[in-house]
Amino acid sequence: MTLKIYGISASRALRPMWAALELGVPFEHVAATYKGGATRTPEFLHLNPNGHIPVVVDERPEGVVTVWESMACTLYIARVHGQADGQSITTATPREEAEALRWSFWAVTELEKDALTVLMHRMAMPADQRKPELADQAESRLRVPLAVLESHLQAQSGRGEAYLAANRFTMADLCVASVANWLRPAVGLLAQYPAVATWLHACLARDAYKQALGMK
Ligand SMILES: N[C@@H](CCC(=O)N[C@@H](CS)C(=O)NCC(=O)O)C(=O)O
Repeated sequence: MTLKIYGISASRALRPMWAALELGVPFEHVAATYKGGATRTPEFLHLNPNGHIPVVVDERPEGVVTVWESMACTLYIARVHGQADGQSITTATPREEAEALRWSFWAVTELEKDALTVLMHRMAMPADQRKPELADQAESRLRVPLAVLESHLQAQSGRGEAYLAANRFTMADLCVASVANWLRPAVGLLAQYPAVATWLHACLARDAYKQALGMK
């Protein structure tokens, strides 16, 4: 096996794991946790000097390729290990490629920070450590990017396409849904963006997503 993905599914490592499973690409899962300083050992810092998961290591005939940054890991797997055949998550046209690039950058710059605040302070942290006011403020800011996403999905629907880049689930959807899934506890907020809610539900119902979550 030549492809290794380091990281646990309850982290941003879910993203490249989900991509590899969508594509049916075999990979070795190295369940490296981010807890207890595990990503700050000399061995791990040699893989990713930032001290974060995920990391993808691809042993190729021409040499070893190491990728960090979860969106880069995900796009790398889809591009290098997928087929641009118009059937898979790999983008197959310049327009699809542009959508995947802009939406994946958008997800980490416009959505991720506030979505993580919502996840942590509505669900993930122990109840006595949550600060609901931080989640409220994050939800308020999230109205701006969610309106952008809603509008794009409605326009896509108008041209007969159910997903962000095409009328099929692509890496654009995977990258955005893997951040938007942190908004699951914000039920009231999502209900105000019906196209987003329907699209997110469809993305998170995919077998490969559930399989990635189950890998731990
Ligand atoms: N921008 C990075 C963030 C990676 C990141 O912060 N990963 C977390 C887990 S989701 C981590 O490794 N935290 C451990 C640490 O920073 O020590 C990416 O998208 O890959």
